[in-house]
Amino acid sequence: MIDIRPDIARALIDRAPVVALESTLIAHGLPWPANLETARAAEAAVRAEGAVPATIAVWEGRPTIGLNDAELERLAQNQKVTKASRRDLAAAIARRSTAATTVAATIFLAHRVQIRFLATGGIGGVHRRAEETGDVSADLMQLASTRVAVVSAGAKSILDLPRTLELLETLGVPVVGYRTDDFPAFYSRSSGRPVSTRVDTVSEAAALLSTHWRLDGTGILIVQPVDESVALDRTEVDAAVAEAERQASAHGVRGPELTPYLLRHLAELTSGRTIKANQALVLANARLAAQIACAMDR
Ligand code: PSU
Ligand code: MN
Repeated sequence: MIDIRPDIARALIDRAPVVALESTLIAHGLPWPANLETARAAEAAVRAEGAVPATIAVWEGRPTIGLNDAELERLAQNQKVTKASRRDLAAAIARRSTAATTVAATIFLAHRVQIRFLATGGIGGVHRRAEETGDVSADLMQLASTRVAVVSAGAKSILDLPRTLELLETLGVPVVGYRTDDFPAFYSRSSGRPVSTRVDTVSEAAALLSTHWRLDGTGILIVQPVDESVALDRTEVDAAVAEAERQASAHGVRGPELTPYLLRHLAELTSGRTIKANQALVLANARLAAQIACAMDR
């Protein structure tokens, strides 16, 4: 049922390092044309480190491992692409639709074809006011059951980060700081909460991953903070998130639309600085995921 494009099939047969990239951040996380630039640059960053990039989405009903450049462009342009989390995959396939996949859906598909690494911006998590809305990203549950390493800049600042970390602990997902003791907050460098462990080199990260998997561990989250030159101040982000949340709740925005809505409004509230940060951190994460994938290979 899964379409693996030739260069990736080849790499998988050769056991070469492959890094999966998710597509929701292209279709729903960033505006045109920053989204297409970021998608292309993330692939280039993976290649530059000597690994093979595989952007994953459901293309006209086919889960596809490794979109080509024309497909990337259509995904970035098309406002009508749906957002598919794990539960939405069957519907997208049965209806032959084109859907961008979230971290949850992407790691599920990546794992099916034995890709063990994924780079993204920030994973989904426990939303603020989750006690009222019950909104907890499926990314967390999927990490708990999928043997894959996800490299991110923490979880998105729009979330309740302390509760997200608590749930990751409950689910047995290590949160590994790459050269940091603090769990990063996506647009800003620290959430003020600690990671569960820290590594300072790529080979240390690789050793930790193999040990986790030898212990029958499943998902593992490797986090690194956004580069200082584009990072936003945490209090500024918090104020902007509070404002964006107010607008979302006034307009009754809920469920899968909430994350894209908040990201859009944060971009407006910060005159586009969140977009610059988002782009930079996605590239840095793609690079790090590729480096770790190559180190595991050796
Ligand atoms: N990282 C980004 N931008 C994004 C996302 C992650 O830099 O748009 C997406 C991911 O695909 C993640 C999803 O899985 O947001 C979480 O959505 P939700 O909260 O609805 O589960
Ligand atoms: Mn949700």
